[in-house]
Amino acid sequence: MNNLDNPTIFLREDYLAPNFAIDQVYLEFSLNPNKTIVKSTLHMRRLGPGSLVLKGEELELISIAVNQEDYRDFEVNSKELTVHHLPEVFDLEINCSNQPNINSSLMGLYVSNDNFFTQCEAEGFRKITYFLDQPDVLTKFTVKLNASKVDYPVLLSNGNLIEEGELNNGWHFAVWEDPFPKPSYLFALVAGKLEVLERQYITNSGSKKLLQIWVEKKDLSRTKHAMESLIHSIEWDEKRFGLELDLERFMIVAVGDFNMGAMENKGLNIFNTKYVLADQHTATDIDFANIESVVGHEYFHNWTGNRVTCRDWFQLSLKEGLTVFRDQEFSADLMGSDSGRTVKRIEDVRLLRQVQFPEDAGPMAHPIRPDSYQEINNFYTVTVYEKGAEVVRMLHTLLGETGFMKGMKLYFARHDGQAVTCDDFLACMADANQFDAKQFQYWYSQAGTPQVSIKEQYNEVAKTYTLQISQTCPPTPNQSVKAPFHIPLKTKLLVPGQASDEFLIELKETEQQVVLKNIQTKPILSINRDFSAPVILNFDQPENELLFLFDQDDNAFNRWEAIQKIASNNILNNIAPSDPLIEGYRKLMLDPTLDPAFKELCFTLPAETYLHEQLETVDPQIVHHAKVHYQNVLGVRLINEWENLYEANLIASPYSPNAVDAGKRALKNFALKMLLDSNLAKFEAIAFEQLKNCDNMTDFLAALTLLVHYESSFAAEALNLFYQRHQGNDLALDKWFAIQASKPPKQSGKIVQDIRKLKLHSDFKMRNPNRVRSVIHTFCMNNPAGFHDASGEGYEFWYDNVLELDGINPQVAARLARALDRWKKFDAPYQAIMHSQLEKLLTNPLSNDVKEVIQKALN
Ligand code: 0A1
Ligand code: ZN
Repeated sequence: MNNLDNPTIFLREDYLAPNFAIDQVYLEFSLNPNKTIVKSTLHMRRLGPGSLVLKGEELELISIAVNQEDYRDFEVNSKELTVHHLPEVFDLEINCSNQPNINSSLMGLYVSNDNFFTQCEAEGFRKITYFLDQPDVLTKFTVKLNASKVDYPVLLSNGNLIEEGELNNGWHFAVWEDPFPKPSYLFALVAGKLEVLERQYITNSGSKKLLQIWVEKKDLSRTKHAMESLIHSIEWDEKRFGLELDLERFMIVAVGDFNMGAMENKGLNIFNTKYVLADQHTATDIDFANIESVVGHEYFHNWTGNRVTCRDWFQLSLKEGLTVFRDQEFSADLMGSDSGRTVKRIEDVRLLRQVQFPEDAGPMAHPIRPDSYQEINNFYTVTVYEKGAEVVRMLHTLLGETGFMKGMKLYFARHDGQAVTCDDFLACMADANQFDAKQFQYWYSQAGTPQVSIKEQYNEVAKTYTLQISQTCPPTPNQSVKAPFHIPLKTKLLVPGQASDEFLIELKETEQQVVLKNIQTKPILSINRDFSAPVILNFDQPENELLFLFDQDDNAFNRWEAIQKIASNNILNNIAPSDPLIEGYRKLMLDPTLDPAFKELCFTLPAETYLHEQLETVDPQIVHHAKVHYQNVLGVRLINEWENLYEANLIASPYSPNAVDAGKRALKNFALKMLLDSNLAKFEAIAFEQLKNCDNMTDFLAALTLLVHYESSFAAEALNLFYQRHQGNDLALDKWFAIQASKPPKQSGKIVQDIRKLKLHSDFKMRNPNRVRSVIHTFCMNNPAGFHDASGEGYEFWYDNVLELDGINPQVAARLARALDRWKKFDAPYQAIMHSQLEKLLTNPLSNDVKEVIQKALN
């Protein structure tokens, strides 16, 4: 590894179709943690001239045969196996081995808690055996697993179990056959000591399916919610998209060491335990909701991702943007009410603005369909996923539900069983609806968040209302000039006491005028309702109009938007909340018709990362203290109401994670936070009582977080109580660590030393991504005031940990590396230290993953 080497850059325009097809593969594994032997027999067909270049990394090649004859006409290096002079049709047999025990990257075949797991997306299969490891090579897989029966009683792979039996020396085997051709990234195997929760499911068309969730024995009692989520997912996809489960058996397996959330391997989804295991004592309401949405996401991939897959990795958003859109709709539908739908929309938009907008404005900005990459693992981004989903959502808005579904129907009719591009998807949407997508395609090719500016003019004499709307998009890496986007803006003109209809403005020009006639009085503009387009809106709407929207808009999303806008303006300009604003909040608190979850979102102030985006350069300490101060004023001025709200939202019935109860708990715990914020000495005992007496993790964790973050005298005892109760439960301990890592500095000043101490705790494990994220990523990415300490010690901690992690798990290290990628956004003193840490990092040998992030940041 030498950082002066020119890195290989992969370009979308360089796509080449493969010169060989693999019609069938037979894989046989002899599973041994120290050395696993993989024998692979490929039935191959020539499609074009040239040698066969198979990818393979960290493998030891044992032998090659062509048509059962030993073959020597090949070359092998650390990345590729090149086989020369092959015939038109042939069987290629490759024997190789790998070492699961020392695989800490968690890509390919690895061991976690003595069981075997695989992760192949995007390029992990090449760590298992030599293969055409690219998504446009679809192959039918038959897999035989051989392993010790006592150590690995359960043997799973994709598809259907067709044979199992005993072998010599206490070994046994299982043969799995997947009837659907698939790319190698969807391959999976699992072997180990696991137990199962099973259900039967009968589809709409009457076929019987077996649903299984495999976990370690100690976790079996915590799988019910995941199973219910799976059943809801299957039902929803049948009902809303008309898509049925195509396999006889659908399995989910949970693993404690996993780089991401979960993986949609055909018929054998592998999940991070975080998104499977839940009960009321160990998981929060948010965990329950996340499990439902991730189970849905992976299940929905079966059609959008697996049946129709990506031609190449530049097309990642083809499956991810569409599948996130589907899981968002699933969760929204399951909320069961219009206001629940709005709550879900607000949560999704908050994530987009807090994480994707900064990405789109930084050195890693890329279109949802990138044009180039150094390391594909770095492109599993909020842009590809969440902005990708927004782009699909805009199509849905422009075409309507019926038109959108026509497009989906055509997509499966044309492309089932194929590996295709984003253009193919857009063409289906266009062709099914006679929609001209020429301009819309810029959403796929251009990076950056468009800025839409609005000027309004009301002519009292002519009774016309004129909107002057313009759009720009800032330059992003390799894209200095942008073509105008096709932007759908849901709009309504509100006039007190009058009814009016919502309409859609399709902004296509750089400058566009919309003239509305017969408008009797100056209306109040409600635009980009439901956040119909992922843009930054520049519109100076006076506070009294925003307060009117907050109070009266029939689009609940825009009610929330109005109050957020007021709060942002005030915090950024250090303005105390006005009396009318306080009255607005009070009215919201007392309104019995409003959903508690919605109220809680209205009170929650904009995230610091989102506030940063609105400044030219940032002093993170100033922003932090401005927000803290503003929140405190809201606490103090409404103290009686917070007390009442806390009491009014106590729940007497037994715990259920349903959306209504979860909303009540969220509001109650927000009220508790405001109480502690305004008078710790008076209210900390209430929090401690809640913690001791509650029957669920949501209330426990909320109280504990407050006691720790506000430095209550009960904090140490409360932390200890949690630890004693949950010792040995990794997911719960992750929360225990994260609370401490996210503690903002208060009287205690710097907290970097505390975080360094956390790393010395006997339960800290640098090889477990969840634990690492709960301490290191949480501190560096979720604790702005603690991390951006003026001393620069936070940045030093970052440096040490990126380097240490990179030697273990480059993917996890590269995520952390991104904590400094917006260094140019900060005020000079911060900038200088960040810059020197970035430069220092680059003097070390680094993985491709981390190198790409650092080099782009410094560019
Ligand atoms: N396709 C998965 C995400 C995923 C990507 C890469 C992984 O490897 C470390 C794992 C999972 C999804 O969208 O859920
Ligand atoms: Zn996905």
